[in-house]
Amino acid sequence: MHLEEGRVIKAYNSFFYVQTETELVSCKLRGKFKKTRKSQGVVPGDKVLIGRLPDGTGVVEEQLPRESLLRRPAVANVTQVILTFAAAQPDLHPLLLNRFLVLAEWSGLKNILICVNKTDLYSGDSAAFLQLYEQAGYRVLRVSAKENLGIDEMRQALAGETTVFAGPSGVGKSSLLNAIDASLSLATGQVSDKIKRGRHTTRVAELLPYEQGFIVDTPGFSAMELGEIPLDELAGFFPEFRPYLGQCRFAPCSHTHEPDCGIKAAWEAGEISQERYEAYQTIYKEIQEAQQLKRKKEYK
Ligand SMILES: Nc1nc2c(ncn2[C@@H]2O[C@H](COP(=O)(O)OP(=O)(O)OP(=O)(O)O)[C@@H](O)[C@H]2O)c(=O)[nH]1
Ligand SMILES: [Mg+2]
Ligand SMILES: [Zn+2]
Repeated sequence: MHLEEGRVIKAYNSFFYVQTETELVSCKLRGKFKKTRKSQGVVPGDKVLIGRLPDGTGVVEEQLPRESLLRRPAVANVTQVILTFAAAQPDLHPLLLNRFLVLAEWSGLKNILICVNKTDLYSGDSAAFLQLYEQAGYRVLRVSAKENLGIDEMRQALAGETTVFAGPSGVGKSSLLNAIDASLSLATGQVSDKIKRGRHTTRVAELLPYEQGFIVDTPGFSAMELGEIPLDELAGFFPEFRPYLGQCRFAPCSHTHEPDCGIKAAWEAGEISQERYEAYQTIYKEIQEAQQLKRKKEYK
């Protein structure tokens, strides 16, 4: 059978929409690609080979090798992620930002950026807080989709890349994409007044063509599974910790309680911020607990 190459643009109700060179084909999957505990299955961004049925729909026959995989939200062949938060409504939650950063670092993406949207709402000074992340080596974009602030700078960061916008519901990911390209007309939803949370307006991840690349709108999420992250690699997912790895007396060192720890010394010397040092300790414990729980379950 003749196979055509294409890219999965979105997956919805067990249909996979595959963009080939010439058209968008709605496809079903061969059973061998179904999602299992071991494999993510076929996800948006995957490059695939499809065969055609007489009615014009397709069947995904082969999954081509991935260059990268962002695990949450699951999108393949991504070159960068913009972790999107709001200055207010919903409030910026630093631990959540740190968890997102770890998850993105673990995925090994080339570029990880932080975006703070809704700067029109926040009259206080979030500069000091965001500076911590700039000192850690991240680029921070301060924008407002509503007032069209910082959108040009954002556009420049997108050309030629496959960029995922990830972050909690209601922070304005879809609104930002609309500000970047008005022709997208993505649905947006009000943040609830009572609980100050988004309403999960975007339901599935979707690749949208943009300037020789793609921008990817994704559903908001705030809970994530960090239990798969190897504990001994965690410190390396904090870029500003990297110069001090290997300076600890003990190997391996968890950098939580051991004496003569290079990371602790860097924190005491003010080279690593209090907030990031604490975030490391907290996330370390979270992963440890998740892994202990998993082991207990497996013993039963
Ligand atoms: N004040 C203000 N409101 C904004 C801004 N950007 C988005 N909003 C509002 O925030 C709400 C949520 O926006 P969405 O774009 O739907 O948020 P989302 O991140 O896509 O949410 P999910 O799809 O649920 O993950 C909407 O009511 C937007 O109008 C902004 O820059 N300033
Ligand atoms: Mg959305
Ligand atoms: Zn150490």
